[in-house]
Amino acid sequence: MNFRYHEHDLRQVQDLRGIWDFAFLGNVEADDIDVAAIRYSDVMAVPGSFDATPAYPGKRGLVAYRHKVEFRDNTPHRLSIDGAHHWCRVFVNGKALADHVGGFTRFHVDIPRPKAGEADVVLLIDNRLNYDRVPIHSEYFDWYHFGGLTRGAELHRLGSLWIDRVRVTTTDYRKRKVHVVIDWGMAPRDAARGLREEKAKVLVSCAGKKVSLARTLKGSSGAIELDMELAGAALWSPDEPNLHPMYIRLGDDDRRIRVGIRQVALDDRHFIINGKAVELLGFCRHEIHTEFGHGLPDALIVSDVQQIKDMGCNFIRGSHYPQDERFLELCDERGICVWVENIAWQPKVEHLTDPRFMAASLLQVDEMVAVSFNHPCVILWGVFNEGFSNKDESVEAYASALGRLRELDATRPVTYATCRFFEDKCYHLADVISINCYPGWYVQEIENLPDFMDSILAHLETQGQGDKPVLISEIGGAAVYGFRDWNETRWSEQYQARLLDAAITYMFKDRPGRFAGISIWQYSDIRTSDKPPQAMGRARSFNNKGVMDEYRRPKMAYDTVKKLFHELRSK
Ligand code: ADA
Repeated sequence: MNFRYHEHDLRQVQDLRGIWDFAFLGNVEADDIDVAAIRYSDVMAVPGSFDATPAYPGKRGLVAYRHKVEFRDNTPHRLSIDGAHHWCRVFVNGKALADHVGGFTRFHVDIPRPKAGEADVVLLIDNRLNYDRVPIHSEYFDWYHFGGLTRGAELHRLGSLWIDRVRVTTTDYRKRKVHVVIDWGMAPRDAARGLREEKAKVLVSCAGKKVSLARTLKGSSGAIELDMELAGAALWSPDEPNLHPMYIRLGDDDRRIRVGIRQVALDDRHFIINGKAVELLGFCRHEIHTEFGHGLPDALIVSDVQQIKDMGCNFIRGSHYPQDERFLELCDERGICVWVENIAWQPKVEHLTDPRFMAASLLQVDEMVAVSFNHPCVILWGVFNEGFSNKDESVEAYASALGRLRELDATRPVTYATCRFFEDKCYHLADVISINCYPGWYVQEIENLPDFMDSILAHLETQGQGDKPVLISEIGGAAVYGFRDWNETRWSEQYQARLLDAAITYMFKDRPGRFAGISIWQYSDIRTSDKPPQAMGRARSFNNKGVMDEYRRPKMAYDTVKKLFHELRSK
């Protein structure tokens, strides 16, 4: 990842972003492809989505990306791929090494004994929506599934002993105590001599404090754990997002991360960050742009963050998949709290009870936690947007995915967004109740919004859920950019502005302290499926509920929300 700081001083890393050789292979299967015979007649930018480019708009099929890399020696190397949509097979020098299912998350392919020198990396990537191959991406979802190598890629020389992953959690913010877990990996010396044993020096330094120890490491992987007290270090909060570089060294390998000292807790109404209640004000954000698909350039990520700040937001729900780590980095720095969720859109009972769907979903949960774990901005995990959580048969899937999140990270609350709030059967599994509702748009009129939302709150009480914080995880209505209308009808900019004004006013002025937060649907317009029935409610084949259009041009609602959020934040 191209972090905002040097991730490694010692480890050699080749950044593979840039322009790759490219071939559109079309309606063929990866198993039938002779990789050596592929003719690369084109080039493609990485990060990027090939099917958002003028040459391949909306095209689906198998494609090949090729790039030269350099293996520095024959010690283990690791290819790290930040997002390949939606299925990927990785080849090094013509040899297939691994397949991966699902976009939006980083995955690794290890090359234990490469031949030193130049090599070809080829990625066969398939963006066709085939449930059997990739059960977690489907045509009926309400966004366009762009394909390609959308976030970046790197080749790491691991050497013989390496840091696999570092996990840092705040265990006591008052005392500035953090717990550090260093997962390590080690190459076997040679098979004949069995388990390798190695004495290694460990060094961790952060905020002027240093821990050094020696450990005997045995086998091929393990974890080293330690605690540090970073006395005097400034805390992280949305208003003062202080970060502290932490440098970790293990043998000849190293890693740098940034630590934000903060603990997230809940009371019966709010998120509490380091003992202080924080009202969450923001949007649901898709990582989509008409010109770039899911492969957003740095410039766009930066300008998105500028607009999020400009509107006075302190919260983003990453809908409906893990957000790019470049975005999380900036949210850490700018004090924007983030809800991170796995890819899903209204999964049905037939999906939630299908072991293939669940395996792909849980793999994604694991990968999203791995990427997001150290980001202080991430304050909430979510799963299965608008799944059929109103069915008895779905409860097990929710229990398993939320349980997996708790296993992987006991320090953050978990939730899921429900649109089946009057019949939901999974509330008991969540720490935070998250409601997607559309009064004034799909149901009733703007005037009825308070009554409608009060009835949801009353229902939660009857379900024994009255003591949990409630987030309105989606609310809003569509406006076609530029459509201003005397009648202020639905689809006009005026109507959208009035609807959001009513929602925010009701939630935070008329019912002060009752809601934990809001993530308005949605940040910007997005391309979506052009297939009926979805397309029939989606003018231009876009979901037009953004307060900006797909080029991030503000609609009237932008200023409405901005004014209200700034007022609320300055209370
Ligand atoms: C749902 C869903 C969103 C979007 C929205 C809408 O709540 O979670 O992805 O489809 O509805 O615009 O209707």
